[in-house]
Amino acid sequence: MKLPNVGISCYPSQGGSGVVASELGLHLARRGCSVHFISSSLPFRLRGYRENLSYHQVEMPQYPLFQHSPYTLSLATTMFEVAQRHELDIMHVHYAIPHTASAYLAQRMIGGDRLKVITTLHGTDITLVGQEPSFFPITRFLIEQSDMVTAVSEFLRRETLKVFGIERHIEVVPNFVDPRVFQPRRPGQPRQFATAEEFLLIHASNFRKVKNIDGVLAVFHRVQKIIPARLMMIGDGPERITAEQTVDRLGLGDRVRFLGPVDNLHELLPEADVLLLPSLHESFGLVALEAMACGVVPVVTDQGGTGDFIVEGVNGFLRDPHDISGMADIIIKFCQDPLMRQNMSEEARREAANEYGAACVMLKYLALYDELLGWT
Ligand code: GMT
Repeated sequence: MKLPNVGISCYPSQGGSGVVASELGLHLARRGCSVHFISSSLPFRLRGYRENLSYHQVEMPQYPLFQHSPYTLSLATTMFEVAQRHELDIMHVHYAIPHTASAYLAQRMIGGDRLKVITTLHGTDITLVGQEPSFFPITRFLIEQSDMVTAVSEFLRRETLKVFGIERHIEVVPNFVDPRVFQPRRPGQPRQFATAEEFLLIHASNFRKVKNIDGVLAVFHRVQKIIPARLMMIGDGPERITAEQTVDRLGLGDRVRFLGPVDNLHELLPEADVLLLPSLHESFGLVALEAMACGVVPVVTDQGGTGDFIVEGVNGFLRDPHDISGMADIIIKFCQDPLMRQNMSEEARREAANEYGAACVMLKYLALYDELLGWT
């Protein structure tokens, strides 16, 4: 079987698109593809040397005339050089702005149709950034120019076509999780962050406005008045300081812990009873899927693509992100009902492992690569 040489570009910081890109690259490399990551720093889930996988850091020259270093151009140049040297067949970029622009330039620099460009849309590249007036026309242009476009949910596919008024084909390839890495806690395994009598809620994100951090704290504030509970806040971002101040103001300091960014999420998630993600919208909500693979039931926004994999009352709960009392009530009810907890936890694990396992979704990407390269 012929395997493509693939370049991957993504944001290296903690965030769903970087996770998907990194895990995709790791799986492709394991299957024998030659994989080349091109980004400003090492994506956080790629640590250490792996066979078939290399990382190319984008150099950003400083020059007194530049107010800001032109990253898009430096990335395009690195993509071009890596593609030439390593005979890349595909440049697979995650998050349209600016990665697709750089890939488009690299493709033109190479000439002909030797290098194919795939753009995977993740969400805020369409729902927020792409709709900024200054980015709107270029985002539409780049989506139209990509040889192939994928979106992580049906919601995002529809939203992209609607917002940009375009008709091109967009393939839905969902987020995925490795069920061998994200596993439920073993029976009797002790927890670090809560006692056996307490319920543990986890929120993990990049603490941006869209994550509705106020909502997370408001829900927890209500929950802990009724049941013994703790909240673990994982990640970092612009809303963290305000969130810490809110925790102090509400007198929740001894119940809420801010861990900052972690690289062992798979060890922390299994400790939880509930994953709380009341985002204003979420094109997929990868962390909810990772929680489900650990048998942790998600209470998640109903805005966006979360309904693709969360079935209300079966493997999770979908709520309006502004419905604070609704989220608190369902968490309390769920925690107080051991049978419901057990059934839903098993359903969550089953759905994540059986329908969204990495191996299975990887085959979809490989099939798309073959289609794009005419290797089918
Ligand atoms: O969740 C974030 O804010 C990070 C962002 C990203 O681009 O890194 O996540 C987006 O992509 C993830 C992976 O495809 C999705 O699971 C998230 O739902 C999506 N975030 C939003 O739509 C807000």
